[in-house]
Amino acid sequence: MIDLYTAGTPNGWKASICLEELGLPYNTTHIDLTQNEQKQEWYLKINPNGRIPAIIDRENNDFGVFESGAILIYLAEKTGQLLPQDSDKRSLALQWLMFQMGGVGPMQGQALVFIRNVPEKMPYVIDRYVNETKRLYRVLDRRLAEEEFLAGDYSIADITVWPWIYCAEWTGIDLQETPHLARWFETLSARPAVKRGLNVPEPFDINELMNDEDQVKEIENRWSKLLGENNPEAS
Ligand SMILES: N[C@@H](CCC(=O)N[C@@H](CS)C(=O)NCC(=O)O)C(=O)O
Repeated sequence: MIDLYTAGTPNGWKASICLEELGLPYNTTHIDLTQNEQKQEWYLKINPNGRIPAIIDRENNDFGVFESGAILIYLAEKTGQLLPQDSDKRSLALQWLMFQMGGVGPMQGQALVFIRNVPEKMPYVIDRYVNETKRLYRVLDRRLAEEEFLAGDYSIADITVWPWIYCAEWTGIDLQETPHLARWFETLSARPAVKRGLNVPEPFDINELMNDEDQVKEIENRWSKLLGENNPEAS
């Protein structure tokens, strides 16, 4: 059994979608980010970085893994699925996974913070992060014009990217500008495991959220408090 510590955010969904795809049994602990539960001492023993997601593998001497990319690689290696055995193909999948971890996630994450959570609107900063996110989307688009999935076959590389593309519109990005990425996004969105993983730790629908202005304001305010200057640990 795997213990998953998570919240309903893109990095959290990577782990739950991967567990669902692999059909591994897991227990979910919902970490309340708005209460800074991820910074509590007990949780820092699981993830020293004080963020979600993290897992503990109870079948492997309570081995803990933090960092979503490392979690996906660990789960793929544990099961021998979603990561090719052939070394070149495996490298290709890891290249696209790293591209997400070092590029799409950090850039889009910062774009969202400055669009949605920082009360003062800073156009230069917003443009910088949104434009860089769009550039990264175009890199994905060119790749997906050639291949059905990022590394040829469906792999953990696709799983790391999907939750961020799910938040494209929330970041003010029109997916129609990258038609191959849009096609890939629809393919993954239709997968039952992706749908199940998105509803961990609780049901979530970004379109429903975006159509409910009160809820949008509530979420933006909640995260503004989490990221505010009274909380220098959060970023
Ligand atoms: N590189 C980390 C990033 C994890 C991360 O930033 N998680 C966010 C949610 S998407 C978080 O826990 N934020 C709370 C905080 O910053 O305190 C990973 O991929 O696991």
